[in-house]
Amino acid sequence: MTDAAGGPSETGSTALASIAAMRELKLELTRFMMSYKFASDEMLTKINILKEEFSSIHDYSPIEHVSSRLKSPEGILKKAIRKGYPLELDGIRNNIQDIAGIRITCSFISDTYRIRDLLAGQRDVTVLHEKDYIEQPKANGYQSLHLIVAIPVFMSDRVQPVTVEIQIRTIAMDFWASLEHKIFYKYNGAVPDTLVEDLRQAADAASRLDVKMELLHDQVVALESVDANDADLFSFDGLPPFPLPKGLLDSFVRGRTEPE
Ligand code: 0O2
Repeated sequence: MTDAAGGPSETGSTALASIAAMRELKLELTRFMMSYKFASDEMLTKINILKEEFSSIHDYSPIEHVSSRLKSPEGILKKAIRKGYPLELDGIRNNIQDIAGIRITCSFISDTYRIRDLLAGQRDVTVLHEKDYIEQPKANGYQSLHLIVAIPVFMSDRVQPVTVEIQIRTIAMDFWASLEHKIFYKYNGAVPDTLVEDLRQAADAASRLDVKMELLHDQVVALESVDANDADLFSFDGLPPFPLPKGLLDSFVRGRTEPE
């Protein structure tokens, strides 16, 4: 589209401007989504470090399973419309805090709080909000510990604090929540009363199971610590990749205790 002099016509200029605006928006959206992916990756690295450290040094890891998801742009938009948030990126960033979500499954209730403390205690992690549905389950029986954290994401031209929702729960709570989620969607939210009641009873049973399993675990740990007194203190079974011969450990101990 050119004018008589061969330059872009008025309609052509408008079209070019709108293509440029679309490109700019696409770039902004990509940056926006990327920031959440990076924040999620950073948190996952922290969680995996804890998981590996626990598995290597202690007898078991409090983290059984970790999963993550990013809300799709469509899901973000739907939520913003549903909640009446302003439909621009800053408004969405400030209001929707679960665009990046991580779910951590633990064996025992005490582990959920332990993981919360270990993550919240890290210098670059700021806990913005916490909902303790373990202490105060929802009316339907849902239990989980929810944290909204902010973590700085270092990009080429800026450092951006980005929020991540972290759900921490036991295996039993997770089992219940996935089934309840399926039922809720199957009935499109209108779950029959009998099923609602069955779910509440199942949540109680899951909760009792969690308490019982933790008590059993505590007893096993107590027995193990008695056995450990008789064990070879120099066997580090959790660190297979490099050898730690007893002679080497002896030298370390001598180096620590002998006066210089
Ligand atoms: P998705 O796809 O799992 O993320 P919000 O709606 O997030 O602004 P709300 O409702 O106060 O505010 O958040 P809350 O209570 O912290 O719950 C957020 C998430 O927890 C939900 O995300 C679910 O994942 C989970 N959740 C909360 N309540 C229930 C429940 O009763 N049953 C099950 N199965 N999960 C629950 P989304 O956004 O629903 O979806």
